[in-house]
Amino acid sequence: RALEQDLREALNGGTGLTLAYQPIYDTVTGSILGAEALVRWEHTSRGRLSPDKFIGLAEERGLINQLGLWVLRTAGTYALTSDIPWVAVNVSPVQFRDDRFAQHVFAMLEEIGLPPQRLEIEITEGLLLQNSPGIQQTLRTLRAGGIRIALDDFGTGYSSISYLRTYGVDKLKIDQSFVAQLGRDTEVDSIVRAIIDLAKAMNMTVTAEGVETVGQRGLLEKLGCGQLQGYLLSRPMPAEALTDLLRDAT
Ligand code: G
Ligand code: G
Ligand code: NA
Repeated sequence: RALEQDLREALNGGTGLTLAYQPIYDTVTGSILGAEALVRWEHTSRGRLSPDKFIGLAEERGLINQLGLWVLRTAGTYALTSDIPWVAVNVSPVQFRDDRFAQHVFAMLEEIGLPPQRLEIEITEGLLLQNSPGIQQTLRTLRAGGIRIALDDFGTGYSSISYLRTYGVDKLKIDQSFVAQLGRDTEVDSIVRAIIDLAKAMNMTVTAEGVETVGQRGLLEKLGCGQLQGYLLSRPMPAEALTDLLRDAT
């Protein structure tokens, strides 16, 4: 059976797809600030599939808009029923090709009753590189409506400071590959410091991704990185587990 057909059925029947949530922490206080939603697919015969196995397929076969809206709605609904301050959702560049993307997102938020301030949208550097007026307009509309934009995997693409100024983003997420080398390569330490200082200069917040060691956490705190995400603090978990974790924390 073709994976595409199975994905169509999963989307139409609403079965098999789930979201895992990975908390994002305040570096200084250690409290949970929000959580990133990560899609999972429990395939009936192939087992649990990671997004790498089916996001590309969904993009190619015209299924990403439907999948993406399902992710946004599911994460938004989760935010409403839990104490999480905000949820972050990954959005594919392909979803931005639809001029009505922002309109769909705001309609969904309105329908479920979630304030836009409780949603963050994670985009990739590749999206900014397309340098398209339509995408610029969509990002402007989303931000004007109160949704925050985070730039994922920062440092691995080609975005320049001028792109950051043109588009305006609220947050930089430092790519895991830099975090992994922290404290082991002085050049990487300097790059991470520069990213954090750049973010401050442009009024953006910074999240370090893939934090796995106490040493990395200590350096990131010293460099003034405001938010941390990674296995050291917490792995991605089912919605119910995060709800319990938030309840225990208060
Ligand atoms: O969850 P995992 O660590 O396996 O994620 C692998 C990649 O899939 C990450 O780069 C992540 O950004 C991406 N990803 C996870 N969930 C979604 C989603 O809902 N939509 C899109 N477009 N990408 C996602
Ligand atoms: O590209 P993006 O940042 O969306 O990727 C998130 C991916 O990183 C998910 O697949 C998630 O499971 C994974 N991830 C989250 N924290 C860690 C970590 O501390 N170490 C590693 N190796 N992967 C992580
Ligand atoms: Na992400």
